[in-house]
Amino acid sequence: MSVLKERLHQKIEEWRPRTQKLVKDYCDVVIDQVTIAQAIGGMRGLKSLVTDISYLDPQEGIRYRGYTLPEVFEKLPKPEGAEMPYVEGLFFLLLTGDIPTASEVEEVVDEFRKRRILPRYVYEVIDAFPSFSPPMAIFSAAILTMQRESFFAKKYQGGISKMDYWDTTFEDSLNLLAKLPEVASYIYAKLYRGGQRIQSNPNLDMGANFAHMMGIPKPYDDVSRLNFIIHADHESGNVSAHTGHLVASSLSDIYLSISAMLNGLAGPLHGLANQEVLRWLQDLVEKMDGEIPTEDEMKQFVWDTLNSGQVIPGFGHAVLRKTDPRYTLQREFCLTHMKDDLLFKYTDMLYKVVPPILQEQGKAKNPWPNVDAQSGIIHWHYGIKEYEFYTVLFGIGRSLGITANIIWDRALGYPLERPKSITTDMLEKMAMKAAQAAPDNGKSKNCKED
Ligand code: HAX
Repeated sequence: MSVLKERLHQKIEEWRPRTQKLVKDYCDVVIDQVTIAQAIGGMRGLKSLVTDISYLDPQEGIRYRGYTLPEVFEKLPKPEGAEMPYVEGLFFLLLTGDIPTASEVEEVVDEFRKRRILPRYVYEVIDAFPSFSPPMAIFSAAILTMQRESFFAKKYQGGISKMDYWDTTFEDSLNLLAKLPEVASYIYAKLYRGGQRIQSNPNLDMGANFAHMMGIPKPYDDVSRLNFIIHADHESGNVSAHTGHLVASSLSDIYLSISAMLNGLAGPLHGLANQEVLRWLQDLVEKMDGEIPTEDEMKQFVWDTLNSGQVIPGFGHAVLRKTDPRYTLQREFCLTHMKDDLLFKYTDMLYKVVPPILQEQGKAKNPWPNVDAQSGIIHWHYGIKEYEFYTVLFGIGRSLGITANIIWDRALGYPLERPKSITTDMLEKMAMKAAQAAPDNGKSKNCKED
């Protein structure tokens, strides 16, 4: 058994009694209430999911296993000469809660190396897609195709103990994660480089190998590591994480679950926002003839977007209420490596201009930039100009967190997800009953004004 699997096994054994005790002795303890606004409004803020892999504080941003992102980047081991840590080390941390030593990471790097070869049929499936197919659709389908490889599905059919579900899910996860950079870089080669594929280099870690297969020199290896790590997890309620968890709760295997979560990630209000940012910025570059706009011109462009009924891509968040630390980390990278880049200058001006405008407009609960406001411009700078591909890059990173969560869901025996739905009639009756019972017989106090 590998060090990672052994450590995970030990952590699972330690953790199980905690979950079991909560369910057995405290099952009735109320942790939240549901309002009509939440039931109609996307369950916003409803505390109804459990994960120990990451936690999102509205003010502070994401913590992975209790560590802030700057701490994660500082503490995880790095390849020699690299600025950013091993992605494989992050996977160790997400799964076990422990910062791995250099030799522990090396072992995971080795596991990934051994499992990265793609079955031939995956290339054939990708080749069979009609040209101009969206890369996210191909990515999701390529993963789905590999479902026949699922170790969990085979063992489940043969009959295994519930207590062991996590083990085969762990194997499936490693097998899939190791292949994702190969799948993604081949999709890129096929769609945009006339099928000119660069073979993987087995001496490299995941981030460096991805940069190599994309044909982009240093520091793109660090960009890949940064990109995969910051996108890995954002607790369980976001669309991609929740979809992965939901689909896996029916005991669908990792391939089915990750393919499904990518379909949620592909939406414009979620992972697609990074390409929307680029499209929007390019529109402005064109209008400005490549010149830097004045602050007033930039403000006008932002207001024009809002007045035409569109959102400002890369700003706002369903949970966060300050600048996303993932934005800040990328901004720091840009300041070091590409501070004279035209799009970075635009983005930095937006950082100054957009929040006061969103505040003045008074709709968005969070006027600050999110992760997507910066990520696209970095890939663009290093030559990936096909911005519909950016969500694929997000998807590789997000798969790390979702597989870690599903392994733990299986380890702790989380059941089939099955909330209850009610009808509008029922809601209206509840609303009337509450209104009659209220002293002023009126509407709730906290409802949105028209
Ligand atoms: N520009 C303009 N209006 C915005 C806005 C923005 N950036 N962000 C929110 N609003 C508006 C909403 O559209 C909503 O308007 P209505 O009441 O007319 O429907 C109102 O402000 C309240 O929304 P909210 O509660 O602040 O935000 P939500 O939780 O509903 O949505 C979103 C969160 C991220 C989807 C939203 O802020 C948005 O659309 N942002 C732009 C797209 C984007 O950057 N998405 C990526 C988010 C990060 C992520 O998940 N990446 O994967």
